[in-house]
Amino acid sequence: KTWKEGIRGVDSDVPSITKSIVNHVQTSLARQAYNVDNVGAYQAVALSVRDDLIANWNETQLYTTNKTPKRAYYLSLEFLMGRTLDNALLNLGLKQKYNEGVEKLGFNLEDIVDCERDAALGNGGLGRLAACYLDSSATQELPVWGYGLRYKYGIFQQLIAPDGSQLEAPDPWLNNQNPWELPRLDVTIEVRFYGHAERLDKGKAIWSGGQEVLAVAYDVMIPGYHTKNTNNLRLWESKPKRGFDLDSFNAGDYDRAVASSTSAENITSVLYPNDNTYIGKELRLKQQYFWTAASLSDIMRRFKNTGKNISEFPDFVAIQLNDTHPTLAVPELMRLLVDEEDVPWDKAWKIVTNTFFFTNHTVLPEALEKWPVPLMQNLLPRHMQIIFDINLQFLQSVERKFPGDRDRLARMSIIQEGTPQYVRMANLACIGSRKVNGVAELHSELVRTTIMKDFVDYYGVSKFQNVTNGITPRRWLDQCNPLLSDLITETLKIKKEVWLRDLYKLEGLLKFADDPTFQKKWAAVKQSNKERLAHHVETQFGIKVNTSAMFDVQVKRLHEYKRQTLNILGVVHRYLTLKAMSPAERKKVNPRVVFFAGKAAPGYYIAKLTIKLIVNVARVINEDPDTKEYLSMFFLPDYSVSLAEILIPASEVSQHISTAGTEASGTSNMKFCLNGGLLLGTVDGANIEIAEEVGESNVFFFGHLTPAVEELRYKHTYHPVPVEEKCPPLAKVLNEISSGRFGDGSVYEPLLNTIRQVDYYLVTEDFDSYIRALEMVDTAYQDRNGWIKKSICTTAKMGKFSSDRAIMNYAEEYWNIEQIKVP
Ligand code: DL6
Repeated sequence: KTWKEGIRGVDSDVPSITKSIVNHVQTSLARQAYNVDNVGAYQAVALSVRDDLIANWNETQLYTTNKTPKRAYYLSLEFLMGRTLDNALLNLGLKQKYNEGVEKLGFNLEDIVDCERDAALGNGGLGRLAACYLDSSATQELPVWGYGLRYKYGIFQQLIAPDGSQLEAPDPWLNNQNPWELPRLDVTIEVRFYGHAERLDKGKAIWSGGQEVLAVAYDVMIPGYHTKNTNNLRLWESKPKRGFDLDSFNAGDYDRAVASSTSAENITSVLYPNDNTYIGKELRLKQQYFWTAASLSDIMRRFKNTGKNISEFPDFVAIQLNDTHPTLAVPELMRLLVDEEDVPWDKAWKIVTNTFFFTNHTVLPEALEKWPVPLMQNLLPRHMQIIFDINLQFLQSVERKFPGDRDRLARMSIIQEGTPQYVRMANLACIGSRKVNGVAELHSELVRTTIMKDFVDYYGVSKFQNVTNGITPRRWLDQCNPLLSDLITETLKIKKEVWLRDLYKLEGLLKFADDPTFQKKWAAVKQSNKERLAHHVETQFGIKVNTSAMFDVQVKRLHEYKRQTLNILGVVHRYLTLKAMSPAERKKVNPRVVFFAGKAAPGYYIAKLTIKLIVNVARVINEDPDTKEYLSMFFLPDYSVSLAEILIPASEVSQHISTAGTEASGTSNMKFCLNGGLLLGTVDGANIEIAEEVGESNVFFFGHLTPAVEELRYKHTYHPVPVEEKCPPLAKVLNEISSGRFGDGSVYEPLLNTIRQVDYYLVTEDFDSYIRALEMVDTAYQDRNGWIKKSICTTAKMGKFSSDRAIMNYAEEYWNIEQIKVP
């Protein structure tokens, strides 16, 4: 009883909250309570909330350990978490009380929340998806842990230079301490690199020598929404096994003395800032092995603590490989089983192939990972042996099924022949997993019919399925759009806790779609969110935004396949059209503000040039007295989860305009639609399923379809037609840019030539229909009530896209794990 009284959380009242905040100011922060700024207040509030999280987290871990259920582990090199405080308060149901508490102490909770730095340990969709899945796993009370890396530097900060170029600065996000992680110095694992592997009999080997480094665990608590269940995200930090080299130090060679400890620490220094592109650097392979080895060792230790027989491993452990990045887990588990647990090879392989599940997130060739055999052989000699052995057995089996089909063997082999040979990670992940899935219906079909076609022939189609991505409605509606969330609750007349856990309940809004009073309230919420964004832009960048214009948003990583170029060329086209109009004609035009945001990989020249073009076009059109009332454009620097939380609720239309068949799913499309923004997009990724749900009349589709793309590319390569002939309006736009209307045109030639020449992403082919789609958006927007109705109907039909649905699909159809409610 005495212990229970000490635990807060169950009946946290405002006085105990203020008391705990003040306590943390005095003791944890060692500061005077009467002299605290917002940052200090943030730290103290975070520590106070953390106390609640720790209590729940401890109970969850203890309860789950005692129950020994089957657990699932989500291995992801990226977790793009964003801020934690607001989310934790909402999930714990403590927001109102903390609001009151901090107000009593003379602070404002919103200002405090704004002091938190984003945890930006991811590049884009793949990392944010992982974060949504953690939220949903905890909310659905599933025994799921995430495993990742604790990068010292997250995704770089993006700055825009005076000439419009992207500049990159490091993101030392841990500088101000991170209250949301618990260092577990007691959980330390040794990881080996290099050295040599000596084969013994029965497929076993001894791996010794080389470099040994330590993986130290940091645990991040993941609270479920309105449940005590609090899951764990374990992030590994690399540390040298021994301090520094004393002999070198004593001999005065200080560089050498610290060389090996620096090399160990470097492993988790920085997140590679590439999205949808493969990076062939040794350090990246080191990161992948370091993380998979530490995670598997930890998983194995937890499994062995249950006292079960090793053959039961897949009955208690499911491991999801988030893309091919953790594929080394396949040979690593083989190594643990065969070399360390003495399991015979065939039995070990059965365990492995019943444990792993593999999600593919892209069919873009440039993103498919393949590592040079000599590099892997040097870094991981034992794993290379294991991979060759797996490959030999696999190819023998393919040969039995398709005798004499040498081309097929070459395509399916884990090893790509050549000088050097390469290890194809997607083939290894597929061969080592029980199931493979894509992330939207179209993408999963493309996986089955293109990159995995031979594997479908071999295994049968049932191994290759689909789980359409999802997003958490807690962060992407309740947290980022509290006004809309309240309006929905008031209208549906059900508790927020209910519809936020069962998003299909939003369908109840449909019957109000024509109700003028409701429409008015709906429009007022959107207007207020537009003003919040305008205020943010004005305070951050000193620019005024016209909030009576339509807000049109495209925010995502800069990539040719995502076609920000199409958007910017469309804006220039609109500008030229406006310029050619008389003032009277212009008055009839629907004013539009176009927002862009997104980072380009530092080495991606064309993507960086696209940013420069956007910035410089914006400068010209925003200053043009003839048109600025009708068209303005902003590139908001340093796109992040927090910026998305302001942009998305304010959007009226958002653009998802990838070349058909290139965007695996997209998840921001779901976020915009959930917040009542209409979708302007191509027939690609999850856009298709969104349209199926909300109805095609509520989306603006354009462009060629996936089956046409290959043929068009062929024509572009072998029978090119000049853009002047193919699409005169586009040619005019390109020429205006070349001729220097937006600053020195020669700077943009490399970008413009990608369109004039090969046009791999088919901007020329889709430009006309894109412009027509923009016109359709204008027409629809002019019918105000009609537009609001579309917006309501869109939100109402977004139930399918909750990450709760997606995670339950993985839990039931893939991992075979059950919900556990901590009492
Ligand atoms: O599945 C999450 C996300 C999808 O929504 C995007 O469409 C897709 O581009 C992205 N894929 C990657 C692939 N990166 N690697 N490797 O980020 O995944």
